[in-house]
Amino acid sequence: MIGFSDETYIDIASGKGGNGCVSFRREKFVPKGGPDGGDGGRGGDVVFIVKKNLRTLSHLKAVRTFRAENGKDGSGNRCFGKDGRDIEIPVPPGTVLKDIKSGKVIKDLSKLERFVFLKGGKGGLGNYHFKSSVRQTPRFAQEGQDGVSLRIGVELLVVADIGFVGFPNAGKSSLLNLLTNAKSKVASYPFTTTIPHLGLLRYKDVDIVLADIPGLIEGASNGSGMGIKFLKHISRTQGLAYFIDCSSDDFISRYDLLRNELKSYSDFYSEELLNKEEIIIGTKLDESEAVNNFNILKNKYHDKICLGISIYDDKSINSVREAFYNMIIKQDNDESSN
Ligand SMILES: Nc1nc2c(ncn2[C@@H]2O[C@H](COP(=O)(O)OP(=O)(O)OP(=O)(O)O)[C@@H](O)[C@H]2O)c(=O)[nH]1
Ligand SMILES: [Mg+2]
Repeated sequence: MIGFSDETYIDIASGKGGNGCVSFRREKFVPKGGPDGGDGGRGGDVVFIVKKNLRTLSHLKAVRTFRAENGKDGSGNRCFGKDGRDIEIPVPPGTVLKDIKSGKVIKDLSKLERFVFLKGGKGGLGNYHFKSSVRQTPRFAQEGQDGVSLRIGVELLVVADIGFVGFPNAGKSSLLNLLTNAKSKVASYPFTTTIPHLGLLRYKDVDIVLADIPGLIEGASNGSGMGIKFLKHISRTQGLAYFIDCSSDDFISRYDLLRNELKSYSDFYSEELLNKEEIIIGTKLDESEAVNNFNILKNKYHDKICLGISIYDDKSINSVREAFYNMIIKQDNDESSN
């Protein structure tokens, strides 16, 4: 699998407990009212929440400090102070928490939905707790317990969500570079890309990881071109995008040829690869005849999602963003309804 390790650190703090209160009843006709100072509220906890729609840790790099609220102090009339609000830190599935100094894993959040990492401090007791037969007027109360502050490492192995497959020169790397921060080499000769590249597309608050792999040709499964060993890198993705160069002569047969190579890959991976959610991307629509060709392609595969693009047409690129987003959101929804 290709993936990259996304690593960062955050500063977290649970809330301090509120102080207990020192107070005495003061009412008309009750000359020596007893102690009535209430307890402080508890400090908020630091809680990690595992969210399926998150895929990277980029949101933790934008805001690094997460503090839970302190508990409020108690008050007279035995009033309790309010508890401090917990702070919830959203993380993607598969996140692990690490000791920042030793690098040791403290907690693997893989199979959890919610994990209370730091408890808030307890609230202090108010002075009415300290009344006894020998001490009628306790002029003291308990202080709230301190919260805990800590810097912690957070790590995640990011695996691609959508894999790109296509003949060499189809425009896979060009699209990857346009949509993401990746810098995959682009050139007008085949097999420009020789190793897989990953890029991160952030769209409508969802991180989508795209994988560009070397181009496939007919016979790749028998070792032609760069072979098909790279397919294993996209075997765990949620979906595939098939790139068809609509300015090429044999655009019409390429989708089936690509599927054939995937089929011959291996008994184990093929089924996985062929049954993925998919989208066909017709490229280079700015070239002559390409729009015509794309329409022919769309007709042939009318039961599939087909998008025509040109890297010079922003609108078409945006439609790819939308389609990738829908692909990922749909799967997230399917999974959570299962
Ligand atoms: N006219 C036009 N040319 C394009 C478009 N997209 C890509 N190209 C050109 O097509 C050539 C190949 O593009 P790449 O992005 O390197 O193709 P690739 O699919 O990654 O190729 P390999 O890495 O060899 O598999 C380059 O010269 C690009 O500039 C497009 O929308 N229109
Ligand atoms: Mg390439």
